[in-house]
Amino acid sequence: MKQPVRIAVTGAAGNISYSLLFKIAAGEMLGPDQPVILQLLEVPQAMDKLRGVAMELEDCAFPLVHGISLHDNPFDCFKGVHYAMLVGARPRSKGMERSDLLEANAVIFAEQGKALNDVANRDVKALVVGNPANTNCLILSRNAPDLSPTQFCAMTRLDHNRAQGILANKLGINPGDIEGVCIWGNHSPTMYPDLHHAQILGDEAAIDMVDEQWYKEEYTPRIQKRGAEIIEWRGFSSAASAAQASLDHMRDWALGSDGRIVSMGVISDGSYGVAKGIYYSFPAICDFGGYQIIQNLYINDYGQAMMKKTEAELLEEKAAVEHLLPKETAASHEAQSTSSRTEATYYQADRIC
Ligand code: NAX
Repeated sequence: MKQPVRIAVTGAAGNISYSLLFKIAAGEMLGPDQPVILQLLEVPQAMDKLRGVAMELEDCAFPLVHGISLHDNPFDCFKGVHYAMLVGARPRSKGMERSDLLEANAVIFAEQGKALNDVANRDVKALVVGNPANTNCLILSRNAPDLSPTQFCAMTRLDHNRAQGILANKLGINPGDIEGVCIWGNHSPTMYPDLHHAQILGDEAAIDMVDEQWYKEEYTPRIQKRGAEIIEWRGFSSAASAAQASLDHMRDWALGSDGRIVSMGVISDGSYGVAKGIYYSFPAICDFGGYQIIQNLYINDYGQAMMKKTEAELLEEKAAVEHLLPKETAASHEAQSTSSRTEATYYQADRIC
C-alpha cells in the first residue's frame, strides 16, 4: 500500500467541492491504489456546512480516505499538502466593480500563497479554480517565493473539455476521437478555443471538417460564454463539470497526460510571444510530474489576434492588482525562462501542426 498523500481543497462546502471531494475520495484523481488525507478549508461561517459534507464522506466508507480534517485557517489546512485545489473564492456581489472583485480575491489568494509557501510540502502542486482564476493564480504564486511558479496552475481544463465535447457533438463522433483541441489565454470570454491543431482519429484535421463561419461565429462564442449558458438553463453555475475538469487537470499533471495535449493556465515563459509573468493558458503535455508548453505550433493571423486580445485582458488584470503583488524573485525569473523545454522528445510537434 502506498503512503497517503495530503490534498487540500478550499471552498470545500461549496457546489464544485460537493462533487469533487467524492471523486477524489473514490480514487478517480490519483488512482485506486493511492490513499489520501483530505484537508478541507472553509470560511468560519461555512464550517457547519463543511462538517455535514465531512459526515457524508465518512458515510461513504471510502477505503482510500485515511483522514479528513476541517479548517478555517489556510496555515493549518495546508500543512504538508502535496496537492492544493483552490476552489473557494469571493463571488461578485451586487454593485461590485471588476477591480473590487480582483482586489477582494487578491486578499484571499495572497494569504493562501503565504500559507502554501510556509507549510505545504516543497513539491506541492496547486491548482486555482476560483475566479478570476488566472490572476488569482498569479497572486498566489507571487506570495509563495520559496516555491517555483511552475508549481501553480489556473484551470482552463473545463474550457478545454467543453471545446472537445461540443465539437464531438457537432461532428457526431466520440469526444475521445478528438485530439489536439486547445485553449489559449484567460479563463474568461476572451479565451481563444483553437481547433487548428486538432485531429480526428489521428488523421483528419478538425478545422477542415467544420464551416469557418460556424467555427468563428457560433462555436467560439459558445465556448467563451458556456458558463453563462449553463447558468441560464440550470439556474446555477457549472459544478459537476468543473469538478471533473479540476480532477482531470490534477490527474494529468500528477500522473502524465499520456501524450495527449491538455490546456493549462501556466506561467508564461514568453512562448508564442506571450508576455512573461502572467498565467496564460497554453497547450501542454504532462509527464514526469511536470508540464511542457508545446512549441512551434503554426498560428494564423486570426489566431494571433485572438491570442493578443486575451493576453491584453490578463495584462489589464495584472495591472489592477500590481500594487498588491510582492516583488518577483530569482526563482520566478528562472521559471519564466525554463517552464517550457523545447528539447521534449516524447512529443512530436509535427504530429498536429
Ligand atoms: P460556491 O459559492 O458554491 O462555493 C464556494 C465556496 O468557497 C463557499 O462555500 C465559500 O464559503 C468558500 N470560500 C469563499 N472564500 C473562501 C476562503 N477565503 N477560504 C475558503 N473557502 C472560501 O461556488 P462554486 O460553484 O463551488 O465555485 C467556486 C469557484 O469556482 C467560483 O469562484 C467560480 O467562479 C469558480 N469557477 C471556476 C471555473 C474555472 O473553469 N476556472 C469554472 C466553474 C466555476 O465557475
